[in-house]
This record gives sequence, structure tokens and C-alpha cells, in this order.
Amino acid sequence: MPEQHIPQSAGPQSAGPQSAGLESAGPTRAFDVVIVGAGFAGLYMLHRLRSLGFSVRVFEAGGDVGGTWYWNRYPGARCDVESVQYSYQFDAALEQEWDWSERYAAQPELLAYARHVAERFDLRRDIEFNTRISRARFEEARGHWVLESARGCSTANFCIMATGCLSAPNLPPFKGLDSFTGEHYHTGEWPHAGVDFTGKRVAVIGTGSSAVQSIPIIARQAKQLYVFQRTPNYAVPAHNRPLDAQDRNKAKADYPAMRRRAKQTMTGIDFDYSDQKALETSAPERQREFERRWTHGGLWFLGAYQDLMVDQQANDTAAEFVRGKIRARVDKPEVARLLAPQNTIGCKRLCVDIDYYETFNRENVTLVDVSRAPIEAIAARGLRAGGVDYEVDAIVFATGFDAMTGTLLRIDIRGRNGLSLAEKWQDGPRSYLGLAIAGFPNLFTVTGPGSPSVLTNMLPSIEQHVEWIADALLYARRRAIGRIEASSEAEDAWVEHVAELAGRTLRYTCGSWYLGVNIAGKPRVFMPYIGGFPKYVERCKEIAGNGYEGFHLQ
Ligand code: N01
Repeated sequence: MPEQHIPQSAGPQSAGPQSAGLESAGPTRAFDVVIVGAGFAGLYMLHRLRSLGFSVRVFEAGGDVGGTWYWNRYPGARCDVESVQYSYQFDAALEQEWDWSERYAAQPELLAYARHVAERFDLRRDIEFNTRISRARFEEARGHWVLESARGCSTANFCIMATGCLSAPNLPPFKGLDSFTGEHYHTGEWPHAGVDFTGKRVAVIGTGSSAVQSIPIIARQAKQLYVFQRTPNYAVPAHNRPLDAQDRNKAKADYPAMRRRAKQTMTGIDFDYSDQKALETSAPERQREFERRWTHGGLWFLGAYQDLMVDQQANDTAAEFVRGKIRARVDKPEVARLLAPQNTIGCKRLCVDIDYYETFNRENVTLVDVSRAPIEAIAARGLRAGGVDYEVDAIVFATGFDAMTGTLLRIDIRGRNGLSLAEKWQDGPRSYLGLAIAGFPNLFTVTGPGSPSVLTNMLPSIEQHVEWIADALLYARRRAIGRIEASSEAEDAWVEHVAELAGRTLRYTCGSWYLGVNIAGKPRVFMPYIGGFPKYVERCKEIAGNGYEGFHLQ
């Protein structure tokens, strides 16, 4: 709620001529806060701060709101946390008025939801679209941030990076890509007009979540589809379905209770997580429990036993169950064998599928195993792998993202004494709570590395960060504090704690994007906080309650 007694900032003011090095002319504008990104994090951050009377400007590289759901328009893109949970909870009226049409909303509906929120709270007037921030630097003498884009320059006392965890697409440097005469696309930068693959020969490279969602749909259009798989992934069925009026009314009546339950779980998702250990139950019992969860569908599967992510033997029981399902769903034993992962289930992000494995029973789909012989090169008319040429009209790179740090490091961010974030993070991301970085005063990251973020339902995690940051800014304003900076000691302790918790799990047993392994040269650091949503929220509350313990306030 707006705090009426706090005077409204005078709003954007001219701060004189632009500083040197800017890419375009025009006066520098000054705000209390600038936010980078107009996805779900940036939208709520704007709304929250504006209602508290701060002058705020959002810069967004895309042409509209939506973030992830603005860019990831590939066929089949949809959330894999149920829509009624993958939604904002900060406004009860918003919850009640929005009707989700499916158990897992598809990208167009998620984008429509983001647009609805932007309109409902009149957010667009403070967002500048098609504006990619290239540099952000802290000016020590003035105690403010200077942000630059090709369109101009702005200053603000506080800078909030709401840039998303999976927003920097990864296109590996395939030899010869420039010579390819067909079309090529990255799932994370899909054309807005859509792509029609009817009658085409298509290659999909990658078998992560984006591929698992898009392959069944591309296969139905294409004349021939080649799937280039380096590592198979585990997928559990979504059992997606339309929601009818009864489903919606039930969900709406349950919203407050459901949100409360969700806040008590590790992932911030309202699931019943078992507190049993897998090996303390009999094999037939386990089979029944896995089957029950498989039939229900979705990520809930991994909640079957509390030790699945810490005990390899326990994990093996779940992995073998899914491999059995793959063998049952795929007609050709050799294809089933290749599709069945051998690594720890849940080490890489578990995929949620609709007809993925059955797609490989189609006559027009070929699985190409590139685990031993990598894609050698791309040529004018196709790809070469394992000494075989595959002629294609289109290539889809479902090759993922430079996760968690990529988007931030693609901006030249400089803190005190000109320290660059790239330098600071050369051995991996260092952050206090995934919210603030020592050496970078008045800079906050929403769902940054070191926070639960990608291991949780993103929406509640975003909301918790937004509210924590807004409270911190309010605290500073009430006490005339101009500078908030994480201390190196608090940051070091947090980084150590995050690594120590991850080290107790099976998360280091595979090469996942959580660890940065998918990006050449990226330090191998488990980036998100794995201690669970409730513990994390509690710690954030304590820190704020203790007068922002671990922060220097001036
Ligand atoms: O990316 P990924 P993604 N040659 O990194 C392969 C979220 N998300 O976009 O495993 C051949 O998972 C790579 O192979 P390997 C979700 O959190 C959510 O699919 O490195 N192959 C892998 O198979 C997800 O986890 C949804 O051996 C190459 C694939 O490309 C995250 O985003 C939907 C290669 C990349 O998989 C990322 O998912 C979509 C090469 N040179 C995404 N380089 C929802 O459902 C890479 N690969 C909400």
C-alpha cells in the first residue's frame, strides 16, 4: 500500500548535460530508482516502488513487457509450474479476476497476463522499451548510478537489476554457421511472427526443457526432423488439461491457503513433499508412490522421497522408474536406450513433457546421438556429425542460456573504484543473499545468484525479493541513508554457505547450467541457494530485522 505520509518524489529531473562516452545526445535524467528489465520481476518492482512514492524508470531491451515470455515464443513454450501457482499473489483482486485456461499456461497466455498486469497497474508509462542498457557505473562522488543505452543516459540513487535468470541465450560457436543458407533460430529469441516448418527438413540441437517442449510440435509440422542429442534428459509427463469454471472457482477460493502452504515448502510450490526416505520403504511401495506421482504429472514427481537429491541409491530408484517409462513409451529399443539418461535424476533441471518420448515413434523423426562424435560443422545445406551429412532447411538451436550471471555480465557494470562485475566474478558469482554485491553500493539483483531463484517457483521468489528490496529502500529513506552496500565479510560467509549446502547434495554429479558447465570457460560454481525457500526467507527477514545486518549503511 502507498505510504501517504511520505512525500512523493519530484519525479524525473534533468541532471545536466550527458557525461562523456554516451552513445546519443540528450539530457541525463535523474530518478530515485532505475530498474533494468520489465519481466515479472521488473513489473512488480516498479509497481511496489512507485506506490511507495519513489520516482522510478524501467529500461527494457524488448518491445514489450513479459521478459522470458516475451522472448521464448518457440512452439510449445509454457510454464511447468501450474499456472495458478505461477502467478502473482501481491494483489488479491488481480488473483480473483484473472482466469487461467490450462493447468500449465502456454506462452501467449503468460504474455497476455504480463500485459494485463502492466495495464491494470498503469505501468507502461514508466517503462522505456527497446532500450538495452549497455553500461551501468556507480559514481562515487555523487553516490549514484549512471546507466547508459543507445538512447541516452539516466542517473538514479538505486539501480535494480531485474534481468532474469535465463535471459542470455547461449549459441555455441558452431564452425561454419555463417555459411548455412537455410533459416536458423534460437528458442530463446524466437521470431514474433512465428515459424512454419511445414514440409521442411529441420534439425533441433539440444534436448533440454526448450527442446522437450518444442520437438513434439515441430515434428508434427516438419517433413523430417533430426534431433541432435548430446545428453538425454529426464522428463515427466505434464498431464496438461484445460481448466473449467469449477477448477477456477476452486483455485480462487483456495488462493490464500494455497499461498500459505506453498511458502512452507522448499520450492515455494504447494506440493506434498514426503518426509520419508526412499530406501526405508519397500520396492513395491516405491513403485506405487512413483506411479501415483507420474499419473498426477509434473515436477511433483521428485517430491516422492525426501532423500532423492542427497542419496545416490535413493535417486537411482526414481531414475530407474523413469527409464522404465521411457522404454515403455518408445517403440524402438535402441532409440529408447539412447533417450534414457544414466545420470542423477534432478541433477539437471527435470523436464515436464507433453508427448516428448512418443514423438520418437514417428516415421519422420530421427534421433542423432552426438554424445561421442560431436557436431563437427555446419555447412551451406546442413550439418555434419559423426561423419554423416544431414541436409536441412532449418536449424533450431535449443542450446539454452548463460544462466544467472550471463545477463548481468553482458552489461558493463562498474561499482566503487571502477571495479567491474566481470572482474569481481571471474572465479564465479559472489553475492550477499543473491540480492547485493560488495563493492557495488545501491545495486540490487532480483533473484540473483546465491538466492533460491531457479530452484523455486519464480513468482513467489520474485515477490519476496521485490518486497525485501522495497523495504530496504524505505528503511534507507526514513533514516536519510544514502548508501547501502553488502560487506565483504557477509558476502564471503554467504557464498561459503551456499556452496556448502550444495556440496551436501547430488548437484555436482552432472554438468548442468546451475553449475555453469554449459558455457566454455565459466567457473564451475553451483549458483542458486539450495537451502529451500522458507529458510531463505527467514534469513532475509532476520537480516532486515537486525537493521540490515551485513550491510554498510551510510
Ligand atoms: O537449455 P538447457 P533449455 N552440441 O541448457 C545442448 C528453463 N526452461 O533452454 O546437456 C550439442 O537445459 C545441451 O546438451 P548437454 C528451465 O529451467 C523452462 O532447454 O550440455 N548439444 C542441452 O541438451 C531449463 O532448465 C521451461 O550435453 C548442445 C541443450 O543444448 C532452462 O530454462 C522451458 C551443444 C540445452 O539445454 C534451460 O532450458 C524451457 C552443442 N555444442 C526452459 N550445446 C519451462 O518449462 C548445448 N547443447 C518453464
